[in-house]
Amino acid sequence: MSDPRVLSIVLAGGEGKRLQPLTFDRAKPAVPFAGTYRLIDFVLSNLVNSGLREVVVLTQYKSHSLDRHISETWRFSSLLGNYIASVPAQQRVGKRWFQGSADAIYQSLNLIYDARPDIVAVLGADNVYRMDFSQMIRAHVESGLPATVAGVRQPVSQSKQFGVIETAAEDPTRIEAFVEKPASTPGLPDSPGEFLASMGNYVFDAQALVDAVVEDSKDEASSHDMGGDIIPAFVRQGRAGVYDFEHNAVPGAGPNDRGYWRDVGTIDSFYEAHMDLIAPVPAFNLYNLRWPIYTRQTVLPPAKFVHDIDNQPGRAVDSIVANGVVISGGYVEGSVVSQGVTVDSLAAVSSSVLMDDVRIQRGARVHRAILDKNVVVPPGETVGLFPEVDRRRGFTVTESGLTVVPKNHVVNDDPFD
Ligand code: ADQ
Repeated sequence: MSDPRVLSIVLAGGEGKRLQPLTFDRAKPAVPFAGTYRLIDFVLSNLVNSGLREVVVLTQYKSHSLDRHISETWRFSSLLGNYIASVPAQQRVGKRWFQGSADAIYQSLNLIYDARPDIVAVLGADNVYRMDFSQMIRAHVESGLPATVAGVRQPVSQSKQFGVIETAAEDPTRIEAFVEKPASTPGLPDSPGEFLASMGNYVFDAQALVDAVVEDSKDEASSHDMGGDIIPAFVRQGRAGVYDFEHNAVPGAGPNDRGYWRDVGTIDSFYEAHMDLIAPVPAFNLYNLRWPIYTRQTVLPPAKFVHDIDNQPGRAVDSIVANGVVISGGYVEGSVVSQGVTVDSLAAVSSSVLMDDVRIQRGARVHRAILDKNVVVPPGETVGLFPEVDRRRGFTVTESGLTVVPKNHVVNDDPFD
């Protein structure tokens, strides 16, 4: 068979409730990541690098900043039929928005009819990883099955965040059972502490996907969800295979970051994925330019580190520092510092994620915190050092003790002191 014609559908309409307050006014795929990226840049870079350039992005929830990012960043010539189009909820079928992710595809069937693909790849928009999707598509075609789910090993303690894949004993490439987000799951025979999780990336024969979402749309008991309804239906019919991410290899991946995949659906996992970037030998290597992660950067001057007027040095170690940052007489350690941030004299920032244009003023201290865009920490204030104080101020503090300060907030004194 000549190369199949592939349409890629990126599901980008998720609300991202567990990432609040970062998703109060932006969709999860638009959440900033690693100083200069948005989460959606990872799947779109993977698509472009895999040679898949007919792409629609289905948006819904608070999609303004996502739409703007896609239209400003992900434009390429439509010559040779290349496009990345952002498609908002259509309300085509009755006056309702998308329900689950399968309904989003059902309401967008016209896009599939128009593109006339042989294969449809359906991809999540909020994971951090490198993957060559063309290798998965090849494995899908060779399997002869109409649906293929990408799988990656995860710790059994995480089963309630993922679809759990069980493969057939006699044929480990076929899925025998699929349970969406169970409270617990047994481990794999060769690794009892791990199970095979769905990555939320699927490849379908186009007609089989169309038939499945049409069938699902008639089922009033369905939640119209890809992981909760469509994949289990293919599995019940014995028509779903698994593609093990372990077999995927992208150019330039080193032994330390091969097979890296992070779901960043919660504040803690979002934070951990940032910490993976800053180790001297990072678990995920942003510097692999043989499989670049693309984004759009504002024009800003390079980062600058200077002594202040009292001759205090401005320093950052074990950190990522983006353009436009000025660290003047302050100290940053183990942190991700995004575009346009300023850190003033005698201020100290450790183990934190600072998003665009955050201002850390004289003598302020920040530890184990995520500060969203434009947050100001005034002189002498602290964030993240005293979780109880942060809770009283109304900030989100996770079970592991991370503080999150929402966009545009000026951190004030403990109101109850
Ligand atoms: P979740 O990520 O929890 O689990 P979901 O919230 O449906 O599932 O999000 C999947 C993708 O679809 C995200 O990119 C999200 O933005 C998008 N999405 C959700 N609802 C949408 C809608 N109505 N319209 C458009 N896009 C929508 C899924 C699978 C699990 C798997 C994990 C891996 O269901 O089986 O293990 O992904 O991260």
